[in-house]
Amino acid sequence: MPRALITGITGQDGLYLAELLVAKGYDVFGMIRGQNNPKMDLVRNAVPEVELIAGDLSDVSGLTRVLRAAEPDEVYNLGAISYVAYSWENASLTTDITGKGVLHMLEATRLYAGDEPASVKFYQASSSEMFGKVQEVPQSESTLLWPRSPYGVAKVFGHYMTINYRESYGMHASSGILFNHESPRRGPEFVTRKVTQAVARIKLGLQSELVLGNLDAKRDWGFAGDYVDAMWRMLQQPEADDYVIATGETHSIRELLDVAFETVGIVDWAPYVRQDPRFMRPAEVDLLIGDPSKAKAVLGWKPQVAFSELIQMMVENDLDEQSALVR
Ligand code: GDR
Repeated sequence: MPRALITGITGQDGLYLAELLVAKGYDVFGMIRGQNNPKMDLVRNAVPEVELIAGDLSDVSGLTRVLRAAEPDEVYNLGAISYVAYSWENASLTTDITGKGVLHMLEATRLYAGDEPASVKFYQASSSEMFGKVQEVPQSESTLLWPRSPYGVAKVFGHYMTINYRESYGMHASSGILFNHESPRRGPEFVTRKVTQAVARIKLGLQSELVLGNLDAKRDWGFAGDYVDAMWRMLQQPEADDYVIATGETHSIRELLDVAFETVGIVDWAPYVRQDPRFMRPAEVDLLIGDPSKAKAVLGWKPQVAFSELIQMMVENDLDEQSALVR
């Protein structure tokens, strides 16, 4: 049975990827940080087959031990501090984990793989945040990177370090430039889930107002379950490479509000939504739209869930969750 190690196992993507790999017959190991991590039970309940190993992206010697314990054929580095707004307040920590953590994981994997550097396949979770102030529309693998947040800068470091390990040591290291991807498992700090949760609570009479930042930003939103499949496909290729994973469609926060409120039968959302500068960012990424043609051509990958379907799925899930809480 092939063996896979996932960092960031407690996150949305970690859980979907673990489910996918278990279904494919992998032995899956998940790296988990800290003693008594409060999210440990979440992983155990969602994917009980996963074996959890303690480790931290800031500790390269610890990572070497994790690799020796998991003996992976494939390493998926999804671990990061991933909330963009938070990265201005904690730029140094974000740089250490989201940026330098990638170097640590690459180095530990290289040391573990020894004389056969390509024998352990490596996936780096890169991000459309790297495009920031976009230099081209739509964005592809060759678009110039211009990050606009400490998080984006850290991801650029991780992306180029992955390419560098591939070119310097012949590692099978691929970088997936994933555009925003959402699901009912998305954390409530991200805008889609913040909106769908609030819409469900407004519908149930539990909340009267939704306070947001910039309503004009545009994102290319896909379904996380589709995107983890692209990660796996990258590591099955004979050669490692970089791929944009996106839907090729963009929507504003206003359109997100339209779909979410319509799902519960509210056509005019203006009375419920207030803007507050507290949620505005020091530098905004105004528009993201990815060109996934390379992933389609080489990986045979395409997104399965459309934007409105995704948002409706999230609202329905939040209606169930919120009703269960008040029952
Ligand atoms: P993003 O996702 O920064 O694109 O990064 P997020 O959902 O946080 O923001 C998307 C856009 O919505 C605007 N916005 C708000 N955002 C939040 N979180 N809260 C608000 O109240 C709000 N109001 C407006 C933001 O300004 C922004 O323009 C996500 C993360 O998952 C990253 O880790 C990942 O790398 C990228 O997607 C791809």
